Amino acid sequence: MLNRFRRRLARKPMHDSHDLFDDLPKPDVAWYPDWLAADEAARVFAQIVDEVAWQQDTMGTPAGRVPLPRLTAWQGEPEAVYVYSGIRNVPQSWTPAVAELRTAVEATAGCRFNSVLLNRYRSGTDSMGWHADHEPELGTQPVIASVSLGVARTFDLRHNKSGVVQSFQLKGGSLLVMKGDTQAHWRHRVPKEPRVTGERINLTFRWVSARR
Ligand SMILES: O=C(O)CCC(=O)C(=O)O
Ligand SMILES: [Mn+2]
Repeated sequence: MLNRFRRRLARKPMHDSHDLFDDLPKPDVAWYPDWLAADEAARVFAQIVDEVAWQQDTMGTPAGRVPLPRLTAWQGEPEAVYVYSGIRNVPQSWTPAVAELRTAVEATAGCRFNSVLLNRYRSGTDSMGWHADHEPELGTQPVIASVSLGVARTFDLRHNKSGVVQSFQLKGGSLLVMKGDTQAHWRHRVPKEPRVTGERINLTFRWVSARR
């Protein structure tokens, strides 16, 4: 009898929190944690580390220009010019493993991409701060397909109005497609995780409209 009573007590808050959870805003994403097989993900990771011309860009801060806490590269069709943090980026041409990933991502996402931003997080002290990808050349409801390779890192999405945070562990070989109002209503980041020692590469495939 006592056990049954205890069980009832324990179940009630779970039921309430379930109702509460149903009311929380949810980002419009499609999530494929095991998109690539592990051996395939490892092969593509090694090839991309090697074939891409990685850059150390800088960003403006009140204290002056400082290095970004990660390496970057931008590839795409020649017309996919992208202004990012005040920098006008003319894309490098597609390298073989990145082009191969683009074809596979287009098949899963069901749409075309003319460019990709690559980010290389050398360890857990590399990161990306809160932002949304809502530059005018991406359009109003951009589809952004994010492929992760290498070690798993936390990826947080925070709802602008409510402050609700949804976190993902983006492990190597996963694909997260952000769409609909995700860029308009949410911000995202890759926080620093000093305990993580391994390297990670992320590729965000985008469609950029030509600037007039
Ligand atoms: O590394 C990630 O998972 C996110 C990258 C990102 O947000 C971006 O390139 O705009
Ligand atoms: Mn982003």
